[in-house]
Amino acid sequence: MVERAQTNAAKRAPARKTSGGSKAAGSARVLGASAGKKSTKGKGDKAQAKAPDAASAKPSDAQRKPKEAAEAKATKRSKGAGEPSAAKRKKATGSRGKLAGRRDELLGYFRKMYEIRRFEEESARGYAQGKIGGFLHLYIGQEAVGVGISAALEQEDYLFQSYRDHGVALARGMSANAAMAELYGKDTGCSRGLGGSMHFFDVANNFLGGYGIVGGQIPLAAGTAFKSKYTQDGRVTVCLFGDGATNIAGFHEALSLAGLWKLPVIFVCENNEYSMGTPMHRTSPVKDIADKGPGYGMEGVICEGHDVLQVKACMAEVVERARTGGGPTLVEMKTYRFRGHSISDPAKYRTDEEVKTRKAQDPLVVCRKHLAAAGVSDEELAAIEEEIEAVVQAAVAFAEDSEPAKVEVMENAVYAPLEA
Ligand SMILES: Cc1ncc(C[n+]2csc(CCOP(=O)(O)OP(=O)(O)O)c2C)c(N)n1
Ligand SMILES: [Mg+2]
Repeated sequence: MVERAQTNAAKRAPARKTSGGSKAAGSARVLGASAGKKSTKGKGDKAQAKAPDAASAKPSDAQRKPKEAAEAKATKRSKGAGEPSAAKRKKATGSRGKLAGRRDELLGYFRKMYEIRRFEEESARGYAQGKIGGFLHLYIGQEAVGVGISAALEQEDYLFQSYRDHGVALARGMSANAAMAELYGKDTGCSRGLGGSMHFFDVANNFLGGYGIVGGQIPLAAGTAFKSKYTQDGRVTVCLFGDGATNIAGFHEALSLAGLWKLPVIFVCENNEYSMGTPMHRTSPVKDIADKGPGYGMEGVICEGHDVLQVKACMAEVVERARTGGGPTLVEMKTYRFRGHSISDPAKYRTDEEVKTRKAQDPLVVCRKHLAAAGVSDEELAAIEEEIEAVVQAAVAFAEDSEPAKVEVMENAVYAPLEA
């Protein structure tokens, strides 16, 4: 029996070339901007673009013309449903010449990303001052992912995140006050000071956590998506997690059911290249996390996570597909965290050179370039920065002045009331 199973597996192996495994990386296609035109062809097109190198996260030169290269950062594996037309992608992503028409949109993204950046820096300061306890995982460097995703969602859609949750919660609409107060363990925090950094929650904005167990949120996201399909409420669930979380059993169980039942869920892996201090090549048998999608009957998409426009365009497409019954997608956002895994990690396992290279693609820097192309001046941005500074400082003051978390609230949240 065993021998026969192996034989069959061996026979099937060549056919799998474009649907999984490290060799399959060559079948990814470009999503976004004009580069998409060149590599996005029909299903099974042998001329599909090559997947970006996991380290450089750049499509190969063969994929696009030099002029297109600057904008062509999102790549997509195509083994699933519904590739969009090139025209649609162009409209979704825009191009340098047309960014003027997206001025306000870009300003909104910059505003939010800058707020997240400054919020995180102030969190680090509060932690160093001993005002924030427990763990603290910063989102610095990954801001474009959270902001681009939120921009592609409707208010009623559900969003789950790992413990690296402050930035995503802010992007979803949580106030800086409620977020900072939670870090300070205050009753005015989003989880009434009982959850802390890793357990943000915001029902009003359909931000459903904040999870400390790696990958713990992934099966839950399949659950809300199942509910949406069952009740036909039209909502889409987006679930974020790290590259390390894709080695957790719950990831595979959730994707398997979501693929089987065509649930309206987008699984988004924020591939920041490390699980704590371990680089991805030491934990994953495949170079691109997106390659794990086709095995569960869903398309795997690769997107450049440092460019908010690319993130928005990529997500808009897959969210639309999920909302209209086309089923789930696994999206891999190529990103990078500029700080250590958590506040106590000096990140000695990577070189200064590596960090410097990635910082050249800082989401804020990339967004500033788009803004310049859209005709926004440095003075305008400085005024926004000043405004945001006031918001963040007010949040710190709010957190400091708030009442500590209450024991009664904790007891009521943990224990059922005793019968008299
Ligand atoms: C089930 C489980 N195993 C191990 C841990 C310890 N742990 C916390 S974060 C982490 C790394 C996860 O890396 P990744 O999923 O890539 O997310 P990132 O921190 O890079 O955002 C580990 C192993 C945990 N919290 N839960
Ligand atoms: Mg990681």
